[in-house]
Amino acid sequence: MNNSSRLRLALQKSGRLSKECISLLEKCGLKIQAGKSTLLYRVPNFPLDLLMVRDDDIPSFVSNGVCDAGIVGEDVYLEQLLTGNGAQDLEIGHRLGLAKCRLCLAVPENSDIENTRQLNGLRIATSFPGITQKYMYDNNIEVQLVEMEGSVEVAPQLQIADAIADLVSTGATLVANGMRLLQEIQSSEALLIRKSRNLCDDKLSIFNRLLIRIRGVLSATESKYIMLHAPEDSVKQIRELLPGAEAPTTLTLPGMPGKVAIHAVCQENIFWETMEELKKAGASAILVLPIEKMMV
Ligand code: PRT
Ligand code: ZN
Repeated sequence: MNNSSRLRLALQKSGRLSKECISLLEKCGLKIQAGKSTLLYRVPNFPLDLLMVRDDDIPSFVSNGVCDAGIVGEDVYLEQLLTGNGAQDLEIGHRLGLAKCRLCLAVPENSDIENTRQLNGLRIATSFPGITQKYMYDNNIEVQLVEMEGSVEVAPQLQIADAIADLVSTGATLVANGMRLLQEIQSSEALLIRKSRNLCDDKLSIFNRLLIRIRGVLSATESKYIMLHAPEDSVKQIRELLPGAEAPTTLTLPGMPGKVAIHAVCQENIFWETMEELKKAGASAILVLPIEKMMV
């Protein structure tokens, strides 16, 4: 058990999750200068220690109390939950929207298979037997699973499987290996996890402080600050065009009768199409700015 008054967070040491997680924590104001061989890093300006490990160990480290919380891919979390292998008594503190990917069924490009029902009786290679089996069970399809640690995409070429269930991000790996996507079975993003109801008051308060910063960074990333000038009689129309803006501020413009300035935080991205619509509605001097931090 780790009983100090600092929160211990498990992170992937190196891999697809690690860079994005470190960058998120840095945006939360944490100074992180962990070297490549660092196992336990003490954050100097926040009561947080980082344990750098393989992603597969993160759920069990949190579950058995070696760490208080961790960041892990939803794919690994669900797999371990379904196979009873590490992810017990955990809860999701926040969905981080990072390292997004999808666990997908794929077949060789030249295969006759067009739908998942046609997989009945066939062999499927995967590193995610728990999630894949659940999908098959839920859809009443009987398959033979071939478990592989990596390089799943070459299994059909090696003739050890007829199809695969593997993580897909851009889809380039599937194409490079002559495979075609058949069906997504699970989407995945990085999750901040912690043990259910197990943190002492001190650690809970550190966890909540960290969570407030993380939420602030994530919502700032998704949000934009927009400023524009508008004719007074189009204010209603222009406000309706602003995506996800709750309470835009309207200001009078000295020396510009009949015109006002509108400032708003938009919770969604602002595309060029929206800017064109705003202009058509009479808006001018439209400025869209990124937001660095936000606390609501
Ligand atoms: O060493 P360690 O065990 O810590 O790392 P690892 O090798 O097991 O994991 P790593 O770093 O590869 O992935 C960590 C997490 O990143 C995963 O659990 C996912 O949640 C997430 N993630 C996001 C991905 C991908 N995108 C991804 N594209 N994990 C793996 N891939 C692989 C996929 O398996 C396939 O080989 O990338 C290839 C496909 O990519 P595209 O872009 O060609 O489709
Ligand atoms: Zn791993």
